[in-house]
Amino acid sequence: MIKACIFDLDGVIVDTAHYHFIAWRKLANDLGFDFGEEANEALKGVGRMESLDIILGWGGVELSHEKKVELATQKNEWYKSYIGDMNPDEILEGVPAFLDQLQAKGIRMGIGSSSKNAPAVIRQLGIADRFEVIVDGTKLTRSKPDPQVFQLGAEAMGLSPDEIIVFEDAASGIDAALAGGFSTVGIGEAENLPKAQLVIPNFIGVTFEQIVQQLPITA
Ligand code: B16
Ligand code: MG
Repeated sequence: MIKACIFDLDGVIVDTAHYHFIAWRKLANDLGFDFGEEANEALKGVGRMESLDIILGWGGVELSHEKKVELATQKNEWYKSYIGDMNPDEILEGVPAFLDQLQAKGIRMGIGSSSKNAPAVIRQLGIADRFEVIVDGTKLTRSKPDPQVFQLGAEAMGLSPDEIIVFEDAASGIDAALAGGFSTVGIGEAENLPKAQLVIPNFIGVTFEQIVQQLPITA
């Protein structure tokens, strides 16, 4: 029986995924190469330093650890400047109504994000009090697709993975949730999330019952 939902943040609750993309792309352009939205799919849900390593691989660029830390810090400064003006209007359409439904049904709610900026983003959106547990990138030693982020969330709630649905926009996040034994719902396009047990384009008009009915959950 499902007792809780854990939401990824970037790309599920708010479209910060786009801000990550334009900051990383600016960095690549400064290094003399480019990449597009399609390649960017591989960066979703992946931690900051791991993302940088993937991007440098695309450009065939090899750098010292010190230089990589400098570049990752620069990207984060750009990212923070993009998200600095965010407000509650940027919460993705359908999300507040879905959270209201869960609250009314007594389904518990948490956040499982790879982002070290997650607490700041959640505060800025004014939704910190909606989630009983927030696991962010500062608490992780292993990046998605490792299940650690969701396992820490489940532990904090005192629940087992088979009692929790994870909502994710990233293939790495779906892999993480499946590896941990959670039910998985992908947010976005099915072709980008082939392993998700169910994919929905967004939360507009979605009911919790519809989700549960379409997942292979034993009651
Ligand atoms: P930061 P999520 C992830 O957040 C993003 O999808 C990914 O693009 C980013 O590199 C990662 O957080 C780390 O973010 O640099 O802010 O610590 O999707 O897991 O909520
Ligand atoms: Mg995400």
